[in-house]
Amino acid sequence: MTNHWVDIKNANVVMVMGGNAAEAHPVGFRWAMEAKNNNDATLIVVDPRFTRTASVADIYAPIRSGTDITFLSGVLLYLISNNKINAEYVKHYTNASLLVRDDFSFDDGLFSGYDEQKRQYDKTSWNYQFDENGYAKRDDTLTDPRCVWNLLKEHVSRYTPEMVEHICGTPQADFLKVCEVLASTSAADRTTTFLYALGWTQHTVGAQNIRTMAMIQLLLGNMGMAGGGVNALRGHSNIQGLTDLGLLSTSLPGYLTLPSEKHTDLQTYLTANTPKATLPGQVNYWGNYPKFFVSLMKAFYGDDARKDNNWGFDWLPKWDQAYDVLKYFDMMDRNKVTGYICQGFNPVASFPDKNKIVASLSKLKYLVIIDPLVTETSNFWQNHGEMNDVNPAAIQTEVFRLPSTCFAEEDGSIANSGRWLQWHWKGADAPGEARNDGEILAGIYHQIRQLYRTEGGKGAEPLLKMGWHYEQPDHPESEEVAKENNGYALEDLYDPAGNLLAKKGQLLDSFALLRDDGSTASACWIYTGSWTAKGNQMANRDNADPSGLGNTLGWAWAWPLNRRIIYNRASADPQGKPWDPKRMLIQWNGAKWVGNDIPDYNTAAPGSGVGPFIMQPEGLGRLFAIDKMAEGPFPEHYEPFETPLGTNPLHPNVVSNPAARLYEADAKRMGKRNEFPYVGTTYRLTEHFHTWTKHSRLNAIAQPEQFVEISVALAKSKGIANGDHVKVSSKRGFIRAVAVVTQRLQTLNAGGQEVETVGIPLHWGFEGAARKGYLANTLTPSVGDANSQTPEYKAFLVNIEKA
Ligand SMILES: Nc1nc2c(c(=O)[nH]1)N[C@H]1C(S)=C(S)[C@@H](COP(=O)(O)OP(=O)(O)OC[C@H]3O[C@@H](n4cnc5c(=O)[nH]c(N)nc54)[C@H](O)[C@@H]3O)O[C@H]1N2
Ligand SMILES: Nc1nc2c(c(=O)[nH]1)N[C@H]1C(S)=C(S)[C@@H](COP(=O)(O)OP(=O)(O)OC[C@H]3O[C@@H](n4cnc5c(=O)[nH]c(N)nc54)[C@H](O)[C@@H]3O)O[C@H]1N2
Ligand SMILES: [Mo]
Repeated sequence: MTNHWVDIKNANVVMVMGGNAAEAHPVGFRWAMEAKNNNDATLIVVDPRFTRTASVADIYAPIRSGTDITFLSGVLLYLISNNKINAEYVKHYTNASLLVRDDFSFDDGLFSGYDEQKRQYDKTSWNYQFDENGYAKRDDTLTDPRCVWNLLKEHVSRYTPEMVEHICGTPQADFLKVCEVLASTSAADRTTTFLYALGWTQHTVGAQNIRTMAMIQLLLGNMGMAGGGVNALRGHSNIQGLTDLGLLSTSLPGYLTLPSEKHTDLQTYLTANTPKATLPGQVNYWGNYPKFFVSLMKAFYGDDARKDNNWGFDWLPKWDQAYDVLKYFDMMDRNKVTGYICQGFNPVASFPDKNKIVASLSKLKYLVIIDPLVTETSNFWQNHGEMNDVNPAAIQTEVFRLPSTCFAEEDGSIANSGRWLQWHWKGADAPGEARNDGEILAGIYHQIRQLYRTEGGKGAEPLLKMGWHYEQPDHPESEEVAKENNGYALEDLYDPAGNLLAKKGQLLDSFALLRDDGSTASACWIYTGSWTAKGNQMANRDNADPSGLGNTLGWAWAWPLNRRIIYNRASADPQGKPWDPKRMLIQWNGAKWVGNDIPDYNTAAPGSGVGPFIMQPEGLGRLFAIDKMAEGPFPEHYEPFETPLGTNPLHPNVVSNPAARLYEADAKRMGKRNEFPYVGTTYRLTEHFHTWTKHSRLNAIAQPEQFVEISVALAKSKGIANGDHVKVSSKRGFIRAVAVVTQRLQTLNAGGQEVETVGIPLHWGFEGAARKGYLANTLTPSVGDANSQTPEYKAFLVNIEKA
């Protein structure tokens, strides 16, 4: 979230689209109700299903799964054509006025630079025109035909209300009602907040769904505002911590990038990742990349990271491509993987195409499971009839089970969706032989190092050089790791005038102190300030809220630097006056920035021309995303890979995302609408958490068995009655379930045909206390978003028959 949970109460419009907050985030959803009940906010829900969130909404609009870019681009067109934008904000805070290269183009579903063979774009033309000083050219009058504003207008011109209805199946009247309410927040003193989760991400166009919404927020002037922002409601309680700490295959902590094999030396790597400002005088905060990186290397390798060995750069692994779960299981399927350490994952239940996952695990030599529970993955080799139809005698994979604790059985911090790091304390000791994850990893680490020392081998150095300064080497404490993340001064640090900033050994209180000369260490620069010389800031528990905005700066600690709303400089106009004085976050008092949040921006005075989006080299919000996205600098509608229409009404020649990656083996397992005519979509229920809570009797009683939801019309046409047993199948397999016939699902008219949706909750399996069940992921396809590779769990094709 750019904002945070409590801040939702400040919104005038709460738009829940691509998520079902009342059900999946029932505690946080109270802030949406608070906005509705105490701030007179309008609550809008756009979802293929009439959800529990929809049941308390002021406006509900149905949508065909996988078509949100069309809906949201329609909103962009509405705002532009009806002049419902915050014009001053758009002019000063976005890249609307910047000029785009002449060779950038869009035609018949493809942007310039497409390579059909590689299914990839050469993004060279997706960039600005630069002047002789290397700065982007701009036209503040917005008349140049090559400025972003005019290209955007042209691009979204096709997304008329008629087209929205045609592609999304959303009745025009519903769509226009939503537009009107959103448009009301183009006023400087009104805001919309968008709450989303997997209904947007789990598509082959997932990242572009979110981008389209972010563009709406820029046009409305809602970024950086209290009650505004782009707000991903995250999944597991600490999944924000996972991305913060860089646990993706091409990442390093603090959103740094792991070097790729193209980065053959430190300098090449740093040059590639340290942007130069593209407009004069910008903050361009990623310009500090070398300071964050060198401090990270000092945290990893300690005294062994030295200038003369490039801080240990050669010890880092170099990637050739991302090793996401789709890639990894494709490799396993092709016998390219020997062993798999599976820590806190249940791939048989949670990854797409369960039968492929089981077949892949069967090809391993060994599988290590680190988990507090027995899972479908740890027992993937057992035969459970139709639910897991395998021959145990034919599977040679050796399975090791290492029982772990769960979060409540250890101290530590959890980073919530709002970037708050909240320290928690252990509730009880773990039962039996369970050890915590740090202890288990430490054990493996010491054993492997010992083997390397005695036997030698390839790639030993990165492990042997690693720093390990824990009081009990077999049991690193959460407190020690947290301080390591925060970072220390390794020498006395002075400012240029010779004043002492931090003493050697001192915990740092800001990442502004990090250096690229080896005199500082920090394992995650955005966490610097979370545990300072004053103590553990994450344990702060003062909920005083003098402004009434809910920023509670004394409660826990938010990255970066305890700032609660990022980009909050954009909450004030170019002169430093808040757009909305009633919800002032920061303002210029003539000498400095002051206010109700930590200013995102304390160096530049108003009028200096420094843009508020300080992480961008142009300092501006991007309506045109120059070189980041895999499938284009503007969002475009592409059909799900398994499309119920069989075509793309906008460009039949390019139906689905041309840059999404699809492996050969998976392409053969994709279905067509003649055989599988209905849209399948998977989702959660409040009564269960993934496949964990089926181990708990009370949850199992609350939702005992697999059911699927269908519309009254589909039930009638298939002769299915409420409570009947049905078989739901896709190209990849089938499940059995109880049918729930409900008005909550409607027949949609899209692409000139009737589209039916089969709703499939995902919580059952063949382990646990609940009735034994089929795994919903037996049905889902192994194809993912072109940027994040998140699988297309929310839109695929199925058939349904009475069993
Ligand atoms: N009780 C409970 N809470 C949970 C979880 C749990 O298992 N149980 N899991 C947690 C996790 S890990 C996560 S990531 C979050 C997920 O939180 P959510 O994303 O809110 O949960 P889902 O139920 O997967 O899907 C949300 C909604 O997206 C809708 N949807 C599907 N396709 C589309 C589409 O194309 N467009 C639009 N606009 N909507 C669509 C679905 O109908 C569904 O209502 O929940 C977390 N909270
Ligand atoms: N069809 C479909 N599939 C989906 C989704 C969907 O919407 N539709 N949602 C996807 C999403 S958003 C997510 S996040 C994934 C989740 O996918 P997974 O992460 O694979 O699933 P979980 O069941 O949440 O967690 C895996 C295991 O972690 C264990 N665990 C809990 N605490 C600890 C701990 O402290 N240490 C260790 N070592 N283990 C622990 C649990 O017991 C559990 O067995 O599923 C994805 N799969
Ligand atoms: Mo998730």
